[in-house]
Amino acid sequence: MKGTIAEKVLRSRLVAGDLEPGQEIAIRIDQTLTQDATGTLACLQFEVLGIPRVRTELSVSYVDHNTLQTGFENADDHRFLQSIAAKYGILFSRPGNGICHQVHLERFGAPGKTLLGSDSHTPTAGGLGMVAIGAGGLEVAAAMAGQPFYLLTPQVLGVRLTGKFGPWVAAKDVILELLRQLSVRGGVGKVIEYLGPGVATLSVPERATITNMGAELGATSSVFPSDERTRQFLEAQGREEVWAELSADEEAEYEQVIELDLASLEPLIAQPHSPDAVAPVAELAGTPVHQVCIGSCTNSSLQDMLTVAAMLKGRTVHPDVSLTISPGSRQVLRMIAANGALAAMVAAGARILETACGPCIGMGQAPATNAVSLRSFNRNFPGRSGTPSAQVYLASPEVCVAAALTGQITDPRDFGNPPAIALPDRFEVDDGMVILPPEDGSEVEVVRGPNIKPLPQADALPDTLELEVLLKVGDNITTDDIMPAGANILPLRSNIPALSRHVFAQVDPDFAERALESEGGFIVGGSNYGQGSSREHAALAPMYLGVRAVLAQSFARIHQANLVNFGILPLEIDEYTYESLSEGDVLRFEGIRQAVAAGETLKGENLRSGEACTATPVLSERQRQIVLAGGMLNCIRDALE
Ligand code: MIC
Ligand code: SF4
Repeated sequence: MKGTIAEKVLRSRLVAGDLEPGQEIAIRIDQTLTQDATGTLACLQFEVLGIPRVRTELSVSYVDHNTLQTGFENADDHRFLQSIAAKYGILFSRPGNGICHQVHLERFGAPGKTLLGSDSHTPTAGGLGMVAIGAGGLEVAAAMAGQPFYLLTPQVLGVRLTGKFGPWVAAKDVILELLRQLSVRGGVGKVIEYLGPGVATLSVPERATITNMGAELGATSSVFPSDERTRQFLEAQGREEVWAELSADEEAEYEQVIELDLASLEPLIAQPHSPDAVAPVAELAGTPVHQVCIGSCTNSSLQDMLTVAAMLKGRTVHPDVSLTISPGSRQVLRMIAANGALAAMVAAGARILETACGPCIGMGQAPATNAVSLRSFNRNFPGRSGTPSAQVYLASPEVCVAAALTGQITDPRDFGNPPAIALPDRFEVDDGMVILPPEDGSEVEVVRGPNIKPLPQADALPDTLELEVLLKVGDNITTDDIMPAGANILPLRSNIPALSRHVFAQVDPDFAERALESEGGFIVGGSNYGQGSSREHAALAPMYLGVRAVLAQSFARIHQANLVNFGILPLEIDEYTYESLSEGDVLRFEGIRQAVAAGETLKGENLRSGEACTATPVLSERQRQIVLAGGMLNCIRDALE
C-alpha cells in the first residue's frame, strides 16, 4: 500500500499497530456522522461512556431516515437526538436538511481527514479525498469520546480510470461495472482507490456516487484524489479553505490495479435482488416498469437533479409508472426550486418527496404486488422496498428517467443527445437548518420519549455452550435479512425488546419466537454473512433473543465488529462443517473461554450426528477480551470499576 492515498491518510492518523494488510491498527478519527436510525443507539451508548463533550474536531447528527412519523416514535427520537447534540457538543442537522452523506459532502467533508459514520455509506465522502469508513454505532460513540477506531489494515485496490464517458453513460455505470467484475464480496478487506487521467473528467458528486457504492462491494472505504476539481467544488460551497491536494505517489504500490476505460462503458443496470447482478440496460430493454424512484445518497446531487429535470422537461410520466424524486439535500432542493428544474419535474408528473432516505429504506412508497421498481439507489435486497414480491432494479438517474417516460426499461441512448449540465460556480449556501451546540451543554436536559428503552446487556461469555442451531442460511445474508427496516420496524430502533420480534422476519417468521423458547442458540451462515447496512441492531436484537454465536464461512467487516461488540461469538467454519450442520442440531462446545483467550479453534460436537464440529473464532487480540466480557459496554464498565 506504500505511496497510496489510503496509506498516507492512515499513516498520518495512526495511533497503534503496523500498516501491514490484515494487521489490526488503531486510527484517530477527525469527524463523525450519525443518522437517526443508528444514532439513537449510538447516543445512548455515548451517554454510558460518561464523557461531558465530544472529543472530535466535528461530530454531526443527521435526521434523514426515520422521517415518516406515522406514530410518535420518530418524532420522539428526533427530540432525543437534538437534546443529546446540544448537551454533548454535536451539530444537529434537522429533518428536512437532507441525507447525511449528501449534506456531509456539501458542507463538512474535507480532503485528507478521517470520518467515521454509523452508516455503511459513509465512504461517500471519499469523493472528496477523505478516508471515510462506516461502522456500528458503538464504535462511532467511542470515536466521539476521543477513542481511536480499530480496523484491519486494508489492502489497496487501484482502479485506473482512462478516457471519458460516452453519451448517456454516468458515474453509476462505473460502480455497476466494478460490481459486475468483483461481486458484493470483491471489496472485502480493501480500500478502493481511484487513479489515472479519467479522474479529472469526473465532478465531485460523480466521484461520490462511485465511492458511495463501494459499500456494495463490501469495501472498507473508497477514495478519490483531491485535485483541482475538488478545489472548485469546495470553492463553490464557500469552503475553499479546507481544500488540500492529495494524490498517490507515481510509484504507489497497489495490491492490484484494474484498468477501466470510461469510454468503453455502456449504461448498466443491477437486476433483482443483488447490486452485483449487473447487465447492460440494452439487454433488458422492453421490460415493463411500474415504479421509478430517484434519489438516495447515491444519486441525489444537484447534477443528478438537473439531469433528471432536463430529461423530464416538456414530457409526461408514462401512465403505468409512479415516479418519485427525493432531492438529496435542502441545498439541492432550494437550487432546483429557484432555477425552474423543480417545476419541470412537477409538470411532468413526478411525486416530489422530502429530502431524506425515503423509499431507499422502505420508508413509504412500497411498490405494488409483483411490481418492477427501477431506482437510482444502491441496494435492491429482497423485501427492502417494503414489498416482498417486488422486483427492484438499480441504475443511473438517466436510465431511471428513460423508463419513467416510456414505461419500460429503455436504453437512454435512444433518447437523442444527452442534456448538457453545468454545475454552478457557487452553490446556495445556507446552514440555517444545522443547529450549533451551546458552548456549555452541561445544563441541557435530555428529552426521552417512552419508545426509548434502556440498552439490554449481555452476560460474559460462558465456558460451555450447548445450544440449538436456530437457523441455517446461505451466502451473502444481508443485515436487512437479519434485521429488516421499513416504515413499520424502523420506529422501534431504540426499543430493542420490541424490535427483536422482527429478527429474520422475512427469512423465517417464527425465528424470534423459537429463539426465545429455546432460550437462545446458534445461527449458521455461508460466506459474507452480514453484508450491507451497518445497523448494529442486527447483532443487538439477536443477542437479546439469546443468540450466542454465529457460525459462518466468512463475515462482512462491519457486522463482524458489531457481533463482537454485543458479545456474540463470530466463528468461522469450513465448507464441510457448513454442509454437515442442519437447523435443529444441538451443538456442544466446552472450554470456550480458554480457547477464545488463546485464539484457538473450538472443537465441539454435534449431538445429533455425533460428529465433531470445529469452528475458529474470528477475533483480533483486542476483540477476544471484548467477547469474553460479553461485549464492549461490559468491557468499558469493567474498566471504569
Ligand atoms: C441502509 O442503507 O441500509 C441504512 C439504513 O442507511 C443503513 C443504516 C441503518 O440501518 O440505519 C446503513 O447503510 O448502514
Ligand atoms: Fe439513506 Fe438509502 Fe443512503 Fe442508507 S442507502 S443512507 S437508507 S439513502
